[in-house]
Amino acid sequence: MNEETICAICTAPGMGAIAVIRISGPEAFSISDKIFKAASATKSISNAEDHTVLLGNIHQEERIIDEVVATIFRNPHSYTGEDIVEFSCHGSVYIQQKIIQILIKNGCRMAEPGEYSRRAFTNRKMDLSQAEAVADLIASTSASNHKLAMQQMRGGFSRELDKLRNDLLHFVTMIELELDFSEEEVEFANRKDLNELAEKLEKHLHKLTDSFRLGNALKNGIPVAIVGETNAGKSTLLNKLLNEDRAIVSAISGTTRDVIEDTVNINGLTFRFIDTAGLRQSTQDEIEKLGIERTYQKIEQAHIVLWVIDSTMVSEHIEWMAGKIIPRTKDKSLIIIFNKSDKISKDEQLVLDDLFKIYSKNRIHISAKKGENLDILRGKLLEIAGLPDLERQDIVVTNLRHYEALTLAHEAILRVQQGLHDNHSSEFLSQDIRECLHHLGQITGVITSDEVLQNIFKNFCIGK
Ligand SMILES: Nc1nc2c(ncn2[C@@H]2O[C@H](COP(=O)(O)OP(=O)(O)OP(=O)(O)O)[C@@H](O)[C@H]2O)c(=O)[nH]1
Ligand SMILES: [Mg+2]
Repeated sequence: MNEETICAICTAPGMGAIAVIRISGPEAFSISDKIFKAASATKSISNAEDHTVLLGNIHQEERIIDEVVATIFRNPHSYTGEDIVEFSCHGSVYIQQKIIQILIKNGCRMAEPGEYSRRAFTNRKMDLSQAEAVADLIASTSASNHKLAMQQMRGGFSRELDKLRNDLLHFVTMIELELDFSEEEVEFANRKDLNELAEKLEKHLHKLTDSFRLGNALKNGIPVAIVGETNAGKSTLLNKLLNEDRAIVSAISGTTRDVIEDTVNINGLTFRFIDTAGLRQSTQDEIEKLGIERTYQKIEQAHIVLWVIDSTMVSEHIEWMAGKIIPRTKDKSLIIIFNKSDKISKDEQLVLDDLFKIYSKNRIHISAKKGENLDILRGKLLEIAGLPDLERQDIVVTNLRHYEALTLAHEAILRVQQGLHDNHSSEFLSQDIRECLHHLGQITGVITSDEVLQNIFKNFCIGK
């Protein structure tokens, strides 16, 4: 248990109808009673029942600062596992700061970012991955990352890791039993069973690390690169999708030099659209050349590539362009966008469609400038990005720290498999399994260092 009692404003900074000030720690009740007088003279916070509220005044000596509602949580039934009082006061900035001042005068300390959650972790109210999910939940901006954070906070991921750890512990116990009898060269653990177990664990870990590609995309926006020839209308399309004049548009070829990106929410999924420098064969301009290099990098990083083509300017050039784009999109989804459809006839559209069907089955005619058929494009993006993986309640890893630990755990289990294959001694095998356990333990916080904890919680909001 912590000795210090901490306080912080939990609601967003600035003025609001109501603000909440949270006090947590061993002195939470006694300090609160010094500054709070219940409306009913016989009542006090220290004597109040758990999970009840009291109406009263916060005062500084004789002066009343505000009329507030105090909510009382007795340990261990609180967010931090300690005694907590939450004052809901009027949301004036002056009142909020005054109450904090009085609390500090009476023995509280200002909470550090994430300190409540850190205490919740220390007091085993939640494990580390759940505490991290609280931060993700607060930061969630779309239905999909909200859903992932919620699932993680409720312990879905932790249960999955527990299962893995239990299997590993079973594995290592079997192996280590042999160590005790190393002189006698006995084999308690059937190698075939061990192989099966290792294979199962490897598959499981592989699936989890693999899910990070999706998880990361859902958290930061599914990367969609907008590429194509100069002047095709890429920046016009970006602006329309973002509903904002984000990129400069002009009739001059080579307007966009650098990468411009921003996110937008489409039906609960966040997409990160990346407008790039147009590709062209003959540029002498050094800056443009650098921009084009970046275009290639962005294609590599994207999950979906929009190849924008000026419908009025399709020439023999196309093959050169296809040679630049197609090989780079082998493991991604490619949508061909015939832009400026306002300038060509339906028949000409059909001809284009036929010409490009060898490159992709996804082809859409739009007019970025007039905003025509953008809904079809949005629908296509949703269809390709697809939420179904989430609906199946599969665990999706969204956190880079977890991904890194899982990758190391996965590497360790691959070594175990190799070791079993090469008939390594139990001692070597157990070392690798222990390492795997160690990395998994770091995710939920069974194994942590102070430095790791500090790094995690410093990015939290104050008051959480
Ligand atoms: N008629 C018509 N013109 C368009 C359409 N989309 C873009 N344009 C025009 O095409 C020109 C080039 O548009 P941009 O969006 O700057 O093209 P870009 O692909 O970003 O060009 P770079 O940045 O040079 O690679 C501008 O004059 C736009 O107004 C469209 O759908 N129809
Ligand atoms: Mg541009």
